[in-house]
Amino acid sequence: MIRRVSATLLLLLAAGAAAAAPAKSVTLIGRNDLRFSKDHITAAPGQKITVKLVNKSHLPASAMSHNWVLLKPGADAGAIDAAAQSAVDNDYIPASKSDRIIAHTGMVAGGESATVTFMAPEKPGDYEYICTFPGHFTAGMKGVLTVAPEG
Ligand SMILES: [Cu+2]
Repeated sequence: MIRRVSATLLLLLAAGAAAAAPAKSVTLIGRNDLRFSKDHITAAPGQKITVKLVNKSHLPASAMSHNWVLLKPGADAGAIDAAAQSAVDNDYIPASKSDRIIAHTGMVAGGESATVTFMAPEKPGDYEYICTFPGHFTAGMKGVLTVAPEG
């Protein structure tokens, strides 16, 4: 009887160890110098992650808005950004490239913020994120989400 209880306990402990990491939240500020405040963020495989993009700019929306677009591995960021320029009515998210995008926020004007919640990819690796507001990616507004097991 005691042995059976111990075996059950061990199974429960093993299940707990394999559970996904707790959800995490990251706040990024989109800046007037065309950079995200963090050009590198991390997540565990399959971790639920909420990215909040904040724009503190006092410039008009037409001059200084930002979004946050996370790309699939191997996606051509330059091609996606180029396609985005004709997707003005869709917050600069090109429908033709939606299969290359993991997650994205809407376009955020000065004084606004937006969040997106998604599951980090299960596959460890580096995933590029960009802003597709005109001129921002080409000026260097990008970063990397690294997915790696914790510990
Ligand atoms: Cu931007």
